[in-house]
Amino acid sequence: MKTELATAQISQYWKDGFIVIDDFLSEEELNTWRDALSAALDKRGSKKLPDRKTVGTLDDDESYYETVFTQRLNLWIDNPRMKELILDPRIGKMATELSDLDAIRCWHDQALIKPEWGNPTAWHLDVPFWSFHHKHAISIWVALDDATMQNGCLYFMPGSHLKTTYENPGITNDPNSIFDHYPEYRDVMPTAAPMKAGSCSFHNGLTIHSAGPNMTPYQRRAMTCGFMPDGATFNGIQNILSDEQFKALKIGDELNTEEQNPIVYSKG
Ligand SMILES: O=C(O)CCC(=O)C(=O)O
Ligand SMILES: [Fe+2]
Repeated sequence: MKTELATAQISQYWKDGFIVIDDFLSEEELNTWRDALSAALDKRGSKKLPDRKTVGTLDDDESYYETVFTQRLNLWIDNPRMKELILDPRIGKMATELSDLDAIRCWHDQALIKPEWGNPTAWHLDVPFWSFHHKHAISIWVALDDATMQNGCLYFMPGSHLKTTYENPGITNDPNSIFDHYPEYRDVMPTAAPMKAGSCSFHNGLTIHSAGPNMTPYQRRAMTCGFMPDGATFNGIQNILSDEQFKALKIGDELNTEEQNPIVYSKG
């Protein structure tokens, strides 16, 4: 695993709000990740979360989203093998270095399988959906198949993390509806981020991003994880929290339980 970050990569992340790391996983590691994901997905069946069928935020039209991607969250919770891979402290260290933090927790991991002939992933920001607001929320996205401009690679609006807010423009069935909220981006050329299988990207939770449609008869698999800076507090949004967890939290409470948001890396 290529875990060393050059200063230039860190400054590029601060400037653009994302970076791509080519050949992040070795061939052998890629096979391990593919096998672990396949086993985790088989075990999970049709539930999005370990204990639930759905997540509130992305389900306004199930039938449209079923063809955007199959989404399975928090595989680390019911899958020790996946936990070892995606909550690897070396990945956590990279996330803390990129964000200049002391310690980082897992918000949620997420397998995103864009099926053959799948719809595009709408332009969106991540952190406005989450139960904390922080300008240093960061996600890793690991390509487990070649992600190309033909099968739905990621696209980013460079520098948008410096201009966006925590207000949630939402996701509708129009993949471009974010431009009603951020009209200044309607005329901006995004950066495509094609990646070979085993490469990865990191993006800031406030960076505007999307993925193209899958215009191929093969699926596009990715394993991702959203990281939350240690010390982040509850903002009143339920997102992936269970009704029980949601009811027990007050705005301002620290999200710091090991069962739900384990520390992935800490400098100290
Ligand atoms: O894989 C995709 O289609 C979208 C990924 C994404 O939005 C994310 O990882 O935050
Ligand atoms: Fe996203």
